[in-house]
Amino acid sequence: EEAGAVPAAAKSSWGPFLKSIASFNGDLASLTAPPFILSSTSLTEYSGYWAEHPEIFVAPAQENDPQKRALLVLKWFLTTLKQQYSSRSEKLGSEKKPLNPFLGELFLGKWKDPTGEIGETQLISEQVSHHPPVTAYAILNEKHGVKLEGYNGQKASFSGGTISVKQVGHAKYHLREFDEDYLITLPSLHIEGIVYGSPYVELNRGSTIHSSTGYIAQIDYSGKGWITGKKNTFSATLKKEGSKDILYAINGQWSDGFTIKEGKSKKELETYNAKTTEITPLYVAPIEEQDPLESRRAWAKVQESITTGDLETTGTEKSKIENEQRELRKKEREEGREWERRYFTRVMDDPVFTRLAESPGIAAEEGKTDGIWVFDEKKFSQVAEKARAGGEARAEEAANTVA
Ligand code: CLR
Repeated sequence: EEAGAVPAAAKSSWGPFLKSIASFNGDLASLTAPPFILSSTSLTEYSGYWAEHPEIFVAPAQENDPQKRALLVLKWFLTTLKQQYSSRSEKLGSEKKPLNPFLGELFLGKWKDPTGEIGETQLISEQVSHHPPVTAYAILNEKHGVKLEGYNGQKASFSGGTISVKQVGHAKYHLREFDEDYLITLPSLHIEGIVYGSPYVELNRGSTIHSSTGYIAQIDYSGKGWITGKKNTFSATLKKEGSKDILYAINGQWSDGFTIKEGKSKKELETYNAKTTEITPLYVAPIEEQDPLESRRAWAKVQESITTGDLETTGTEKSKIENEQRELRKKEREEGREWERRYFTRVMDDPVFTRLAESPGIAAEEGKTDGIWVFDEKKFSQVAEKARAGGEARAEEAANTVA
């Protein structure tokens, strides 16, 4: 039997599920998946996939040559794909349906660095919209002055026997030292293996990275393609804007590994093994230390009941959260206000995005939608300030008690 295929006991629920997705309305949250395909992880956690190799994430900051820097940014992007798109299948046996985050849900953590060379890398992920679902994130490394920020929503459709997902949003990678920006577009994807009950993600068409220094990376995804016949296949090039010359060419499988070659000489520069390169686990505070809006604290009961297979509790605990949310929205409507996002703000014009999105080959779709979510440094330092003040007050209180 294929790994991750429908467990015998669950086979009876898969048929009706297949029938239900045939009449799928495009809202992934409304898709009622059979229990064994439910994940206990919330979608807010997926933002962490961008930096599970902190050393590769900060590497561009240490490169003085702008062309090599652009290559390192492309390399970093490619090394995130395995975590982003195949880690559930590898760990859990198949792709799963994540928990649908509530508005204001937070997922916070850091990648610690015992060596001191990488420095601490911080993750801030917040659900900034529930209808339609949108997750915004920022990943910060102070030591190297690297900042990634972005947001992500999904538009799904059912066609040709599969679920196709278009990602709405983009990511921006910023290097403080060089005052350099990279605009990263997100690939669309589809779910394979649905009929066999072992769904997994395959990427479609292409995505791009445009830099403020004029470098353009184009990544083409071909899946079980005509090139190698292997799944997760891609080929990428890095060029200077306006030039046809390929500076670097990268080929391989994002879940397996790839080779970086110099464009002209075809000289091999590096091979990357996605299977043996270890990830750095994210540190997340223990639940009792978390804010009530933090994902693992808010969903704790649901997550536990999913893990133990207790469907009834899963249902009641999920409803509790949903009802609470409905009440909050009702109250906000009555008081004529909107939920205050803790770390992000919606803007109509983001200068970095606007400038880079004008480059040829970018589908600047966001411009036509309801604005862009940006990381709000002001809010961020206010939250940090409050936490500091709170900590000091607690310390003072403790000191007084002792005295
Ligand atoms: C979320 C943002 C991440 C990249 C990413 C990877 C996998 C995607 C996920 C995003 C969104 C939700 C998703 C998932 C794969 C399957 C899942 C589309 C884009 C859907 C909701 C599950 C459908 C149920 C099937 C398993 C039957 O950076």
